[in-house]
Amino acid sequence: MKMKFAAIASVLPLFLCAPLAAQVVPNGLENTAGNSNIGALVGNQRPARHQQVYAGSEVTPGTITSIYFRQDEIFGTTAASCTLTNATVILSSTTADIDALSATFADNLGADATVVFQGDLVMSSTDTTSVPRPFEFHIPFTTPFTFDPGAGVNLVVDITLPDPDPDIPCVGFPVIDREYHPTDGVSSAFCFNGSCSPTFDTASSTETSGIVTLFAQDIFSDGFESGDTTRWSSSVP
Ligand SMILES: [Ca+2]
Ligand SMILES: [Ca+2]
Repeated sequence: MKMKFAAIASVLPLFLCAPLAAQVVPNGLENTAGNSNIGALVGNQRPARHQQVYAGSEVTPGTITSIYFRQDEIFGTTAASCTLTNATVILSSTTADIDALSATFADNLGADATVVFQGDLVMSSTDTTSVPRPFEFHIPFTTPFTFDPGAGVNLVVDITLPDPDPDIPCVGFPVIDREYHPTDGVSSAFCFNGSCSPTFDTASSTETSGIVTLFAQDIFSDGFESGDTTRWSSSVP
């Protein structure tokens, strides 16, 4: 990736690049807390699998290098740190519509499904007072994912936590900020605790709620996306 940046910069010396841009989905919740929360996933209800779909229209095309969640502004009252062992995080494009995820997880993944992280995931948060809380729960990718949606294509983030809790007990009690809105750009499908099948292939619940998520992306501030010298995107912030 760095080599691509260097190559493009040498060809276009007048264009400055911003190797990191950030975008919050659902859009508009950058500085506003979501109206809901979820105590599972990072907390104490593993094993779990959680898929969330994000409207392609709300995710700027580009290369996503990590994602962040934040503590809930009401229930996230303790500094927290959890080690989620043997986690697998997949990103994929999907033709599934918002609020129409299949309960069969595999049906929601596209041909470009990519394992972006695999291993022990440490999720930590220290701020217990800001509203909304800062995006501190960090999922760094070992393999970036390039999202370049066409019409009707959305993005899925798929997190599988196969080990029961507490494999390593959490410090504190993390609660993640989430938004419940029937017409926004996110929804989710998940199983928690005893509701996951042994193969983690079927959701026990699908609902319109979704975790408020920050996507960190490699994007050029002039509109050129990482690794793409042909596209000019006027929507890049
Ligand atoms: Ca909230
Ligand atoms: Ca929704």
